[in-house]
Amino acid sequence: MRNFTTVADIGDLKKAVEEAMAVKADRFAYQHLGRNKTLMMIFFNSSLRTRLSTQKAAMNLGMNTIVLDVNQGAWKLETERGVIMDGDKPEHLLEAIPVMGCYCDVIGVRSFARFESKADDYNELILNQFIKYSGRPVFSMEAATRHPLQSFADLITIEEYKTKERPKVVLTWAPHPKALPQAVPNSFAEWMRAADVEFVIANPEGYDLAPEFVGDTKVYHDQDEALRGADFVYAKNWSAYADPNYGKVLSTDRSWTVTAEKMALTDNAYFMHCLPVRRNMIVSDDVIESPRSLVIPEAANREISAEVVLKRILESL
Ligand code: AN0
Ligand code: CP
Repeated sequence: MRNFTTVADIGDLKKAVEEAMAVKADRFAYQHLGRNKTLMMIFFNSSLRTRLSTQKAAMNLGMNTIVLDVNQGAWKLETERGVIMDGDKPEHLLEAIPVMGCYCDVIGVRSFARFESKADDYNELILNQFIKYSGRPVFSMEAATRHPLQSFADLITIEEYKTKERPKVVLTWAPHPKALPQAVPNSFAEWMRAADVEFVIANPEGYDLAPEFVGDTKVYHDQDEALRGADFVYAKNWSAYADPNYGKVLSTDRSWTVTAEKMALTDNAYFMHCLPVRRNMIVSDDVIESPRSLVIPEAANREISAEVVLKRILESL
């Protein structure tokens, strides 16, 4: 595997989960792969889990890591070609990317949707420039439209906790005060559709995700109806996708908050969220603190998903 940006890059999901379990059972078994190899992690946006878990995964594999927060100490980067650079940005991404590539063997990039242009976001303008110009394998640490390391960790977690052959997994929108990207729900949908689960989505009117991510998944605009019989409830906020409201907050309706009453509609479901989460907006304190909450095991599996991805990239060098 050279680049990792979507579910398609990982191939057979059953094999990927088996490999994840093997890595989890002996996470230092592949140290030879990363010897004298350097991972560079580039952050255009904040992170707690991705930064720490990916760095830990690289260390497990014997790699060296360099982390750059583009917005803290680096030159401000122009991203658009053809502009006369007489403003506040002293460097262009088109020089910065190949320079970064000189100092490492593998590059991870976090670059969220900017909501300035839907076309730029959905064409993954920044991530694709890294793939094109860095000369290195590139993996997504959450780009404009997907967060595959998160979805892979979510799948591993579901496989670990499921008690039915084909569990019902509900992705539900929940309220949040600020506009958030669609990357996490898009990606989760993409992975769940490729996995062997019964997958449905619940969101208010106006919040349907992009058709290429929804596919033929059943979408409910009534959250209670979607939650009935659920084995896993995956909550996430996202901003509107459809024009003319792309990137906008249309509702902060707290009747969509995942509470104990909502969880009572399910088949004693587990609660999942990628974190960071705003309590009592997305989920009530009692649900996230309950024994059915998987938010910490999910975060722990980020180390595993990152290690499988890095291992496969290193094997292909
Ligand atoms: C980001 C998002 O919703 O995409 C990152 C989640 C992993 N969340 C926030 O910005 C709060
Ligand atoms: N879930 C996740 O990616 O968290 P961070 O934004 O803290 O990396």
